[in-house]
Amino acid sequence: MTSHRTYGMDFDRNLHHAELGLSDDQVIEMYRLMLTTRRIDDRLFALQRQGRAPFVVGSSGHEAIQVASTLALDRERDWVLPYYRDMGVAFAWGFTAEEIFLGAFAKKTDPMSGGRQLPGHWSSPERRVLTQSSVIGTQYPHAVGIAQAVANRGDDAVVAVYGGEGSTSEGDWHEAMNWAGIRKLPLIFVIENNRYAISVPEEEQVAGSLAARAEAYGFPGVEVDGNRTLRVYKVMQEAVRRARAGEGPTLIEAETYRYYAHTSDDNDTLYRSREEVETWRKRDPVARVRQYLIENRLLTEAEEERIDNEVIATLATAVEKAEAAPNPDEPTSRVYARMIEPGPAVMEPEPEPAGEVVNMITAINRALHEVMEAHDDVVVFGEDVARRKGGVFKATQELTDRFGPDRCFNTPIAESSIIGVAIGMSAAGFKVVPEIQFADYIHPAFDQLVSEAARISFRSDGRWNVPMVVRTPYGAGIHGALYHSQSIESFYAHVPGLKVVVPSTPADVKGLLFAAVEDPDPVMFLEPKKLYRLAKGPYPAGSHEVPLGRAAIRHAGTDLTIIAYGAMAHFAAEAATLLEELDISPEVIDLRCLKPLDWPTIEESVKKTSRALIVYEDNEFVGYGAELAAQIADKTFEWLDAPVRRYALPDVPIMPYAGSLENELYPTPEGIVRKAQELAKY
Ligand SMILES: Cc1ncc(C[n+]2csc(CCOP(=O)(O)OP(=O)(O)O)c2C)c(N)n1
Ligand SMILES: [Mg+2]
Repeated sequence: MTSHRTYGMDFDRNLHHAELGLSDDQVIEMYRLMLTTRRIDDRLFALQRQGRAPFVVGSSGHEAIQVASTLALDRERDWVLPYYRDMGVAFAWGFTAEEIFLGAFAKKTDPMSGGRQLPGHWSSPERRVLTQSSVIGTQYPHAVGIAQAVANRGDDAVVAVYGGEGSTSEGDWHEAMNWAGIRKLPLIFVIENNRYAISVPEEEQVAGSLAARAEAYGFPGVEVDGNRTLRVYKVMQEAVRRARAGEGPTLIEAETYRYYAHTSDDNDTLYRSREEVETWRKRDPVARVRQYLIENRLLTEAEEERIDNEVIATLATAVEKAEAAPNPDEPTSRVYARMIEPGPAVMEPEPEPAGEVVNMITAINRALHEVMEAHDDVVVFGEDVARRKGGVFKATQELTDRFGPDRCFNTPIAESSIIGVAIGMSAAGFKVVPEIQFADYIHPAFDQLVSEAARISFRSDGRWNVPMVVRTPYGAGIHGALYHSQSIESFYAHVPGLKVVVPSTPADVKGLLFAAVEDPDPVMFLEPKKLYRLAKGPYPAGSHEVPLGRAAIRHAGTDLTIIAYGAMAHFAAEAATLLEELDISPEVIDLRCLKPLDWPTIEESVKKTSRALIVYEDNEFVGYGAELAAQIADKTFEWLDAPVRRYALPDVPIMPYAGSLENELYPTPEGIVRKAQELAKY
């Protein structure tokens, strides 16, 4: 296959299906699938106009690409990630008309999302179709992750990911192309170039040629007339062959046109002429295949009528059954694959575990070694994590040497795809522990974490889950300045579907890492880097697990409750000793897990002490402590003898570089003592 070859609009005039290894029956089946896809689309728009289906995304015009590319894959072993316009992919891949209508009517038994997502957001674990979101482009790194899973297993499956030409402007597309090229993955990018992204024409969207871009990423790109069914099949067949033979990815850019507006909410007369639409309708792929079959004497009038009647009957039954199905009724379920209800309350400090005394970073490295030893399916990747370097803090040192380059490898500096690829690989059965080098650099991955990882269980009605653990060093106190000091916990603790843990002792590092890896949901594992070398403690040998959602009491007391986590928990424990000398008896709670929150432990403690001080190294305003303060004020108001106080940072970017500036802002044990004294006196 040569890179970036342009095929003319009529290129396959003389192409015969037998040359492609297709039997007569197969090409007739192609026609049946394309025709049914078209009829379902027409029916959906009619239902929408009648007020029976709220929203429709049309596929009409795209059938050749969708059906032909799908038929070139193997439904028994390959994976597809169709985008919202890909009804033809879904139908040819085995979704039934009834299932499609269940989605359109947002029914409880809608197998895609149980009525939680817009129609056309395909999903099926049994059929290896990863749940899709509405966010343009996020599917590409997922496909890379699945292809990586396939490669790691040594399977010969192929992954096909679909999107519109507009989606190729997203960074995720470029990151995925780069990643797929570097790792030579069995992945096919199918771009359905219908010349518009809603109203934006291709000229305002794409510089140069899309297909040509593949070459720069190290693999072939092919442009094909997307209204020529056999031509698409041929190009896809070659891409599948390459992928299956280990020759790496292919990009297919298929030119086509959508006949209806962008969705049922769009008015396309505002940006394209009726003449233009009519010109393209003359190249209708369904009509062309019908013509082809007639010319090749494969479709008699009687046979055509039989197929037509069969389609009409199938759709009538499907609509009737789907419309009569029950409506969904559980809006709060399946947010998590494993819902954790914290409790009962922790009432006293845990006995210190036995073990060699090490610092936090050593504990992290050891725990990663142990967790990878214990679980064959744990994979670590990130920037600089491989081999002897083992990350900028050495957390992953020697993992590559011990477990091999498939289980610990370097990635491009592309945080969105680090998380996106982790999602795909986790969905395909691995437990991925990606590292984000500094929490300050996680922001490009916000979308993948919040819109994708966090929502996958909920949006697929519990059919998919992504058991990944995102490790990242966070927090200040190391003179790392503005971009090596941020606290990010409140962004993620806000998000349903994520779990957030913050270890502050070497023992908890091990206990929480094992619990996080064994949990079926995405877990943010935030490492207070101030403690990497500062916090020392016993590292327990053998099995040691700290359940998610259970706080620890670091110091028992009766006068006030100090609630903290991470480096601040460490400081609060230090402050507690100083406070005892001042005849104040504080109880220090180290939350360890911010989501789910161990509320029962906080409640019992505050009811005992009647005073609460919350310490965190983030900005006070809308920080994690703000939520704690609200919960305490709300639920223990009657027990309180003083206002709930917080000790955190003013509204300044964290952290200025100069030691004199950072020292003034960063909370200290002495500062905690002062705040606690004030509160105890109140
Ligand atoms: C990240 C993101 N930005 C914007 C949107 C809104 N949006 C939905 S579809 C679309 C156009 C996509 O065009 P294209 O990728 O060409 O696919 P087509 O709809 O033409 O098949 C836009 C801008 C979105 N869903 N996600
Ligand atoms: Mg488009």
